[in-house]
Amino acid sequence: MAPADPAARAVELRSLLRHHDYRYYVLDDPEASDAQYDALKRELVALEEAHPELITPDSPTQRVGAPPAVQFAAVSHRERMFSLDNAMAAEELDAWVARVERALGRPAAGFACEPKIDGLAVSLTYERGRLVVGATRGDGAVGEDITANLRTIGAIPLALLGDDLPEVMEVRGEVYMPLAAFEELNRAQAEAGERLFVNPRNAAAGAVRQKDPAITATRRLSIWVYQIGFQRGGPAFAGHGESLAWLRSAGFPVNPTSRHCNDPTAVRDYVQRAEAARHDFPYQTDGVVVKVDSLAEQRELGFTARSPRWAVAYKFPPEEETTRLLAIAVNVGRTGAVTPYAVLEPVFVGGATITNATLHNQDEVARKDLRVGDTVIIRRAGEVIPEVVGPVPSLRTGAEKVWQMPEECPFCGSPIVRRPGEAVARCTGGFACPSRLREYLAHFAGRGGMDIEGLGYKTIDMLLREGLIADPADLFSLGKDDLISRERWGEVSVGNLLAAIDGARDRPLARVLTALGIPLVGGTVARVLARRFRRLDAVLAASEEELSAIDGIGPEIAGSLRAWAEDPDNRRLVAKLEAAGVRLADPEEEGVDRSRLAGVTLVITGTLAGFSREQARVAVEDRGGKVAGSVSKKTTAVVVGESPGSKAQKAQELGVPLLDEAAFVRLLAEGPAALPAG
Ligand code: 9MJ
Repeated sequence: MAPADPAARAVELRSLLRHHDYRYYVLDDPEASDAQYDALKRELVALEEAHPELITPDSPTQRVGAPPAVQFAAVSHRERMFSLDNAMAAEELDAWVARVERALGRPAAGFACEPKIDGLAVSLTYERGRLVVGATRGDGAVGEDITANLRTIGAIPLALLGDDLPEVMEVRGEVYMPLAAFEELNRAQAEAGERLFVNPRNAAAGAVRQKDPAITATRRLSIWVYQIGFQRGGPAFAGHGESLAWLRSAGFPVNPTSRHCNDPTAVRDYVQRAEAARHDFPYQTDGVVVKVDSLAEQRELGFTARSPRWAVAYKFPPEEETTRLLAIAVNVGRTGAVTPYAVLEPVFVGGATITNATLHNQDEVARKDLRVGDTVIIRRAGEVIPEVVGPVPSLRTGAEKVWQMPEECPFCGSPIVRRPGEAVARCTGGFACPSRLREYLAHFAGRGGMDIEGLGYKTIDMLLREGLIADPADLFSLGKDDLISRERWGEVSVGNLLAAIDGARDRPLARVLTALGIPLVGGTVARVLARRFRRLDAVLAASEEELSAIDGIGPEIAGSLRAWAEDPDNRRLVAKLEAAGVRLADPEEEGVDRSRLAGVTLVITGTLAGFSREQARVAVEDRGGKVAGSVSKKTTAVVVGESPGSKAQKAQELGVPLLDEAAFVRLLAEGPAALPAG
């Protein structure tokens, strides 16, 4: 239903979304579910589509949308962005504390300690609470304008919270890629045969310097803010910790493990605890930044030519060990991709014992010249990503063996093939491969897909072990008797699982499309496809040209969809899902006559108040009509909204009737009888 006062509702929605962003990104304590948040966002998108005049640059809907940059403009920092001196060992940290004390002529009143984030330093300038410029550090004096990219990072507020907002404030922080996002990105890079990122820092730096903000938006970056640079107006601060508390209240993510330390003993204690806990963080830290807390003392201490005297970066010791590469084995993933991994003599590095490490793909093994039996260097770049840096060739005995991709899948015996031009080798066993099926099921039933609660790896393994399913569609024919006698499965758990599976029969089409695991078709692309086609059979029948013409679908995605749709295994799966009663389509509008607009071809120009372009197209197509991109003699009528383009004029020249929005609505309701006579 349209709100009585769209402008007021837009303001309200933005304020609600900002509040939920604050709960999520700053407090790490969300109040709304993802679905509730999405519903608010969708309502705002629809409202802004209907009333484009209400869009503001700081609206949460306006994060992506800037066209790709050709070159980044230069930005002069109002205050130099200094880098920090390093302390490579505990003694160097003590020496820094002593220098501070000597320079002040007394011990510092207190210190602020923060985890050192290994990301990319950025500067964010806010004018009267609105983000106006985001820039890289560059050489400290001049950086690059990456505003459009930084706006796509959800954790960076576009508008600040609170009343006493400064006229101008420049804040600094570290943009980083969470470890989970980094691993996912490299997995996708490996599968696509693209170059792998060496560490989360490089991945974040690459994402932030993308020419196309739409790519940055897909990279799941975040930020910790840790310093105020230039400030005019707003609150005055006596200490660094105080300024961080204010930044947090204004909506910036400030690292919650930052602490005030009264004296050097407390600093050493913080450093020790941070080092012990470094792998418990979901992002990469490479040390601790210690700052003199009092801003008056900071001014007294001042700067050297390179860096502030009031701060130091203590670096954790590197975490590398050597061990033996016992074997190279392979996994088969949900798309059939065969991924080699290192089987290692267990080695303790970075706080954990490592026995395996992914080698990503065949080319990576060759590029690193890894041979079975080699002594290899293992680096733990973060919590969960042990990496094989490379061999130590000087320790070779000559007995090491060059590895080759197996010709047959170790799980199902089917041939492994690598198509020309692809980096990935694949098992050709389809669902007959137990490894592939297991991974496919986990994805199919997972949160982004059919979201079948209780169907994790443990249950999947049981179903496979007992021979109860041979493909994902078999899930839907499981009965109580199949499960009830199994170990640890009683009335209640069986009832819950079967109810969850039954509930998955009418998931929205976007979820079904995601669940099918079509390469390159993730949640966003799936939503675009669902909105456009409404039915799975229509998606799978669309030609490459038709698909590539859709906003947000490039030729690669179109090609991947076509290839998937033509694979007989996939066709069988879709047919079987349909037979099992899975809906495979979004519900039709109530009471719509599917042939009401049969034979009618419309062209739409200008902005409609009650429909987005996509909604208008869907409304016409649901009724059996067509929407074309250009006017010809075959056009039935041209629908004219606000600020129409040249198509309205072309229609008049050709004698094609024009419809305003009210007439369009009548046409949808009544069919061609509502068209003007003639
Ligand atoms: C990082 N990288 O985490 C600073 N930093 O302060 C923290 N960097 C910094 N502070 C002044 N937490 C210059 C750089």
